[in-house]
Amino acid sequence: MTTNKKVLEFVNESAKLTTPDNIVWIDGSEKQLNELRAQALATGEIIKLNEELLPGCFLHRTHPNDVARVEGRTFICSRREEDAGPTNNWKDPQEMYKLLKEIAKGKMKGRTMYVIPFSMGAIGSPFAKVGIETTDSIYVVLNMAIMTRVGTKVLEVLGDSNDFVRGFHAKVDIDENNRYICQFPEDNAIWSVNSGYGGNVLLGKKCFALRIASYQGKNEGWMAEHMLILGVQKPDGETKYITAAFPSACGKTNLAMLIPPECYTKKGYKVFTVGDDIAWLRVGKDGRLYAINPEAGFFGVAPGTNEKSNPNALATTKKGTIFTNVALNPKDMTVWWEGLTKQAPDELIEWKGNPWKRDVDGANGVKAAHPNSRFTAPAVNCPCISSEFEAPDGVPVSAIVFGGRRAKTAPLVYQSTDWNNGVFVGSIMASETTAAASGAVGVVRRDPMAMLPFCGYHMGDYFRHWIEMGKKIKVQPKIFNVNWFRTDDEGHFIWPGFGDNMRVLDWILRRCEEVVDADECAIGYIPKVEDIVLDGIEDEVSPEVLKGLLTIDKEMWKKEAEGIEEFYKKFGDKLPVELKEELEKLKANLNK
Ligand code: OXD
Ligand code: MN
Repeated sequence: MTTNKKVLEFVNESAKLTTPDNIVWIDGSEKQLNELRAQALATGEIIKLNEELLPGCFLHRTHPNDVARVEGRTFICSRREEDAGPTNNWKDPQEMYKLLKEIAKGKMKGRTMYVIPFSMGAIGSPFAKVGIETTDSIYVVLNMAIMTRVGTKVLEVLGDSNDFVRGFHAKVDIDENNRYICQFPEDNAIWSVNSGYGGNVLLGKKCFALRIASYQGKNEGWMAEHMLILGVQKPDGETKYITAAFPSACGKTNLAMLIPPECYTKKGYKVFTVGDDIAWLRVGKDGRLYAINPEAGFFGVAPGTNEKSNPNALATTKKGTIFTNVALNPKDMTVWWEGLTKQAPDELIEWKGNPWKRDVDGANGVKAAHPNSRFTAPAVNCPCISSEFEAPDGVPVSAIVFGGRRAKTAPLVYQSTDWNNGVFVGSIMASETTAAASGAVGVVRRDPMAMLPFCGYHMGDYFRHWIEMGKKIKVQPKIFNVNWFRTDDEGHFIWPGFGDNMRVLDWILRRCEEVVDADECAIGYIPKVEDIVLDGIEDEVSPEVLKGLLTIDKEMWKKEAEGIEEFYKKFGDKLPVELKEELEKLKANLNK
């Protein structure tokens, strides 16, 4: 399929090490994918779902020890330990290669090795980057064919170039004690062994599009971020784009596919999805910041997805979708997960493949679907997919939003005072667990820009890169922080969230257009109560309640500043002086 010597060299090395019986190159054709589906059906690797209700959909079950990303077993193998930084696990690349080769040696004997040429970004887009993944899993091939652009066309655009990421995956024995997810940023290489779970084995996603790409972006002057991208079309037809970073499991997919409340839809507002997880950002010729979604599908968390929380996501999963670790309804061969409907069907097959009864297992708190069960669905299925989804030059970004789960500290929304202050706001992002019943505040986990598990190099250098990018962007996006998760004293969420988050996005965009005023407080600009539209939710959120959501507790923030100072110590000399200054400014503001 190619004469590219470097690609052939990589594939030959993978084969020499693992000694597969066959090598199959993935050409991207439906014919070949169908053959692979048939093979995986025959071995039970995937289960066919109801062709009428869920055409082209399948269920896959992973090993019960292999159901999520494994941060403890994820390594950045840069030559110097210092370059991986204090927030990543590090191993010497030569030592790690040696270990990985021992683990994978001969492990594809009796198996087929698939070679997947894939493009992150629309093929031919100036943002796009190529990868080649070798794997012994048909599940990986079928998922990669949804999540990325795969096949012959990718090799054609690559030509003779050596500029591709080498992704090596081998299932080996799914041994959790020998599971390794390793990034070698200086070699453009990823090795993943002993796992068959999405985030660990779909190497285009977190491993490439975030860990390796963040390193490439630092060297090449662009950014790879853990961000959704959405467009808000206004009644006059103009669309403005927002990117937003939230830690995993904070509702990025829901926000990306938001349906605005009636008071907005009546006026003609619409929201379009460009991406739900990853954004690659470059400065355009006009000096604005442009974003693409490098992925071609959504690898979303199933539990909690329903007609009310995210009808667009649900609709997206109705055809051509692979479900992983959800429950099976054997009566009609459909799928179910907690939160899909109020009540579970009477009897199911739970995610591990055992019979499950609602009144017995469900009553005992046994989940039918794994809490991290997933759907892998083509982006084109999404009813609100943006017309710019494939735009080779991306979409211009007006606003960047950061957010986390904070029960008390962070207000519903605030705006940073300028780019560097915005970088500070992103760098102090955090989420905390709340004990819902008592309202007690749990542990704070700092997750700068939601990139803590995904930054492929020293996070201090990453902050520096953000500051430097700000200097290159002539028309800087405005930077905001949101918190949908403030709770009352009983631990109940105060803000309704979901579609109503549109009310906050609307304020954000009006700030970008400089048509609405704001109040200045110690942490930045806060909306005036009358500027957040409450039509239709007045019963739930009165102006007084909203005022509470927009108020900050200075004593709490003084503690927060201490926490930030402590966290910043980790980065030593690599912490940009600009961020130190921002922290000092915050402390001074709090003491005013
Ligand atoms: C994801 C994650 O799967 O962030 O997107 O964990
Ligand atoms: Mn994610």
